Amino acid sequence: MDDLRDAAAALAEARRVVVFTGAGISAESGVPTFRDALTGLWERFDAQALATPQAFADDPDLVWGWYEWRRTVIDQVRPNPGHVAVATIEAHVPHTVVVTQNVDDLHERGGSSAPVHLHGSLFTPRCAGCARPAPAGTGAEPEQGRRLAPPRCAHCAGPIRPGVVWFGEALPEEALETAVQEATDCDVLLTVGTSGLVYPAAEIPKVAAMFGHTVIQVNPRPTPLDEVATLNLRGPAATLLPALVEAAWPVS
Ligand code: BJW
Ligand code: ZN
Repeated sequence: MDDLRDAAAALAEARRVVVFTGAGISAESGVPTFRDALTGLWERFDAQALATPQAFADDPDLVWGWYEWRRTVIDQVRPNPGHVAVATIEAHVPHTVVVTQNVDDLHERGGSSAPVHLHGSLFTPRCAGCARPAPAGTGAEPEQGRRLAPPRCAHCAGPIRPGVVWFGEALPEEALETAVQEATDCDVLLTVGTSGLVYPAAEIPKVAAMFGHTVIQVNPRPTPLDEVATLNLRGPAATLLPALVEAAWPVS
């Protein structure tokens, strides 16, 4: 595949790399993508409607139950060869920054040193009232499709909320600034497994393209980012990322 060879050559020459990831990189670990997240007993809900401050205010038990259930799913799965390939890129190109929209911890468990989480994490709950961090996983055991009352803050008795960024909320300032800066200064930006529909995160590959850097996209399906990508590699991340790494730095 010529595009794979060209992508590998660009990666092998790069001094600064940004790996920008979305839910697709975790799909082959068994984590449903955001737009597929409401399977089984959750399927009558709308993910985009649940991931809002208004949904949590209206029905905290429903929203907390959904997030706690998703956290237990993540705890039961493992990083896949795509996550490991990302860590291998970091080993070959020391100035690699992983910028993820994912709220799971599979990059960390796959060996990435300090992924930048643009949309927060399922593992950093905090008080919805006073914003103090709260311990993760100390509430009742969640079950699929079940409401679960959020624990109460030890300081102000406010409800504990997931440490994620909902629609209408600002992204963590430092994470967004780092992502924009790294996309501005990189040689190659590799965008993996994102629909490119959610802003401002979807601007990150566009920033790299605007500055004339090589943008490589890995996704089995077309996305709005196709037009800014220099090279579009169509296929699943757990197969294509290891193939890309092997082509860039062959193990003889
Ligand atoms: C595979 C694969 C395999 C499958 N291998 N690939 C500009 C224009 C229009 C709208 C806006 C705008 N700016 C802001 C907005 C509004 C809004 C927005 O973007 N709305 C759009 C829906 C139109 N944005 C916001 O509200 C943001 N906040 C904001 O702008 O605040 C302004 C503000 C400033 C100052 C003060 C106050 C406010 C916040 C956005 C937060 C998004 N959060 C979520 C939820 C996190 C918690 C949770 O998980 O529940 O983040 S939404 C959801 O989407 C989640 C994801 O990180 C994010 C992106 O999804 P992702 O990762 O792309 O997943 P999918 O499922 O969409 O796609 C998966 C892809 O994988 C597909 O392409 C598959 O083909 C592929 N795939 N298998 C590789 N094996
Ligand atoms: Zn509190």
